[in-house]
Amino acid sequence: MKIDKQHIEDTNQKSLDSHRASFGYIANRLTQKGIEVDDVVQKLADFQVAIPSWALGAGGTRFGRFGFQGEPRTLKEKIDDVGAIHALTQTAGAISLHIPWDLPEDYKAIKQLAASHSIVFDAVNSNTFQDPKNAAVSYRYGSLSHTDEAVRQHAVEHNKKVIEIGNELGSKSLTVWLADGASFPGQTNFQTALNQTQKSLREIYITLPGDWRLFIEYKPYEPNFYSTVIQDWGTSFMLANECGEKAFTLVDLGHHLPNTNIEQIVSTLMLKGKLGGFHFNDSKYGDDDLTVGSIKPYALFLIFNALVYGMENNPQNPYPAWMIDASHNIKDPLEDIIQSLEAIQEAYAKALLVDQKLLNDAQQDHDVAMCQEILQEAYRTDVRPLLEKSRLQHGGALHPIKAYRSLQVRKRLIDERGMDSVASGL
Ligand code: LRH
Ligand code: MN
Repeated sequence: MKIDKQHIEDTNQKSLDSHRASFGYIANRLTQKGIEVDDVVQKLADFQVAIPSWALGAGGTRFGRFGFQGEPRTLKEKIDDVGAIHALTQTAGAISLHIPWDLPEDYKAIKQLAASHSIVFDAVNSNTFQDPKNAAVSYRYGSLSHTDEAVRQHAVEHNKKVIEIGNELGSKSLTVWLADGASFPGQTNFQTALNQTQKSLREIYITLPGDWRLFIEYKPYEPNFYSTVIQDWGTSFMLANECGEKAFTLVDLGHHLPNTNIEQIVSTLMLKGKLGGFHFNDSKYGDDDLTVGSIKPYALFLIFNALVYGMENNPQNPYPAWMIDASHNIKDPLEDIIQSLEAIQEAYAKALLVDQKLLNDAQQDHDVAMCQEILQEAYRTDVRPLLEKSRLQHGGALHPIKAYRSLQVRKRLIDERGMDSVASGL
């Protein structure tokens, strides 16, 4: 299903006047403050987020899964759904595949389809946390860290295969997240597990094509509930340094213990040139994979403030990879992702409004109250007209959720795919 640009334009008609009024107002205010509004709008347009192929259907928890009608059953239908999101938001120009959940059959057809939606392939994700069908080995007790050489080798070979698949599609990075760990004290030897993991990652790293990057994703717990081998940013950072200059740390916002200062982690990684990218989501307790900005929007703003500072002052850190990693239990997956994209763009736009010079002066003067005033002046600015402008300039919808509903996208997907189609993935 393809959303026609003309249909989007038609849905924008009734909101154009109010958009022009609110954009005129904010553009005028920002220009008076010496802010280059066109520059901010262009940066928003250039900010493309990769959509996880595994989050286009209903996720579910161990307590059950409530399916959504019209879910994508194939990689082709998943790319079509990302195409629909991108048509409306103009900020979802990439898809991140998970192997083997999204093993391409016809590479040529898949690449042509993605190109027809102006979508590229971002990081590919390996999966050594589930046992492949009729596999000779099991990952029950780990993969790259496993005590058994045969299991480690099997996992290394899988990652090499995923790189080949990604390379065929034009992807330029591999994300490795390991469930490896223990659920009980004494179950594993921490040092042996870490050494094995380091050795295995190195074996994968040396097979990376020249212009590829390796993203090492950390997580404190789940599915293991006592220890995880790659449990925190420090462990990922250490492993990335040991691998080499093409290895980086991937920050999944949900992979932090409560009240962790994530913006400080982001700052530190950028200073050290080791921030590879993000899995954006939000959470109240654990790895809840909720809609971005739905629980802690100010924390997201502070993370983007650190990112904007880093992108201006840390040339040693390459341009990070922006990806969403979410799981949907009660919302329409496509609406959920559209809301996440809006929250990401909003946090980025607000961070671009922070007067970094003024902030630096206030920090030097230890004018603590003024530091907060400068940050919150930006945070309290309604930047939505800037997001609308960026979308409008590229043929997107002024109000993507309203357009998604008035164009009856979900109904059309159900008509096409039926009520009981189920997506592969989480
Ligand atoms: C682990 C994770 C990882 C993916 C998986 C789908 O919690 O965040 O990024 O492989 O979710
Ligand atoms: Mn993740």
